[in-house]
Amino acid sequence: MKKATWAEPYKIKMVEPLRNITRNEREKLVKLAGYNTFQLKAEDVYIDLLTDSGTGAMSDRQWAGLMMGDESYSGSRNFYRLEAAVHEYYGYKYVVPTHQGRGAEHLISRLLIRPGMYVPGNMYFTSTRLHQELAGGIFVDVIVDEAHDPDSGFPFKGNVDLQKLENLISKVGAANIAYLSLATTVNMAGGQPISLENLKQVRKLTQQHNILIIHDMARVAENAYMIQQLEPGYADKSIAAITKEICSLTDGAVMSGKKDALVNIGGLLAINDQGVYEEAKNLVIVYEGMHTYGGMAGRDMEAMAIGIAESVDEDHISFRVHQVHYLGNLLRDAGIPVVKPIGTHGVFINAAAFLPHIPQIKFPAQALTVALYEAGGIRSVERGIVSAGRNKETGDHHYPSLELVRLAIPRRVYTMSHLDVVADAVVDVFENRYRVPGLEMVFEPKYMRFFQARFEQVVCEPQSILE
Ligand code: PLI
Repeated sequence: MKKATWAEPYKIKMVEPLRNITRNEREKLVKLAGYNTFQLKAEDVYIDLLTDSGTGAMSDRQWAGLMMGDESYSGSRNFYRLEAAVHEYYGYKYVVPTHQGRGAEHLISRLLIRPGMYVPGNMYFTSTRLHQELAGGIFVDVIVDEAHDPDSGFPFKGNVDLQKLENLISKVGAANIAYLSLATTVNMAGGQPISLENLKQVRKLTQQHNILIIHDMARVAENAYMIQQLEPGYADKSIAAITKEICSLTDGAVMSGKKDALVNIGGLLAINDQGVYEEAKNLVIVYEGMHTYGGMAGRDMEAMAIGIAESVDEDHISFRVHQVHYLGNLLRDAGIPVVKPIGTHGVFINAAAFLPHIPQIKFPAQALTVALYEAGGIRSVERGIVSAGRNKETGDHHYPSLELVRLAIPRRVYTMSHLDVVADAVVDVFENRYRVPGLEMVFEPKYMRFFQARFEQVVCEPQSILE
């Protein structure tokens, strides 16, 4: 498709200046940050592709909504607006707001998992698996094999492998499965969608065994868009209708409002079972706040209700995904090894192929995030061995098959020119890739280490040969 047919479906009303410092300054700053892009100051970053979470630009309507905040302690008008948006766009019966997605993950894990229970899922997500493990659960990956292959062009890499799920059910028994944790789209696989055909089969199988499906719906509208584009029979269905159909095949959801729903903070737990709802409604008071605000200000609930409606707008979502694919295609055409197909919320670079001289234990993806920052002031995130953490039983690292760097695109924030600059920086690093050193971890926090770990650089062959 020609670029001219899909320009931004909005115009810019306010701007935020960017600052670009010198490479020399960046080299010093990233060293001070322990070679961890999470530890950089945002003002020292030129183009920030660390995450698409909470980094989007709100619309004029959302900003107007902030002024309609009802900050009553209990029963805020904005809670009922948020609840109504969930009913209208997602169809779940009961809603409990939380401060962000992991607040909802915490609640559902405590409510549904008993120690020793299994939690199958279409690949892990960092905070999701951690909450499942903290509740005593054992996560089991049941995603299709294609998801673990960065070069497979399979369009629905988020699909559940029914055979893997069936094997788990017969091995441990359905009664020992807390629920199926099902993400739309799958972040750690590269932002990959699940098909409705697969979801319907998964629904059938789980219903036969009375297993609940808890939907991680942070990016459900992006998944719906890919179904509309690629799945036979859905080309004429609206994003809103497909989104609601996905939700109707699940029993409840955890949602970070910071992605699809276009807010800077917020989340929710949604559930159809009244008994689970009553418990969640009580538990939320302990960890988040009253069940009519759950850690959110009234104004934030209003902005999220509006953002949910905007997230299923056809022009919005089509541009969103086209923009991500624009960057992905630039990189692919320049010969950069990127995960195929290009995802919906970011472009994922295959760091193992990009930096073949750095073994996984020397953190190639982390090393690449450092090199991209040094070269162009581009902030990205490691999605490989550092993010995967350690095996709870053995204490050894998890060694994920995917060693990736994610260039996540915030919603409605950057223009295509910014993405051209990003592509140039990536190509620059690629041309000098053998000079990129590996890393050693010198400080490792206990939980979600990727946020706060510190590293030192170590020479990896053939860098030493070049010098
Ligand atoms: O960051 P939270 O707590 O609002 O949401 C947690 C969360 C849950 N599920 C999925 C699929 C996520 O992507 C997610 C958060 N993602 C972040 C922060 C990211 O950078 O991708």
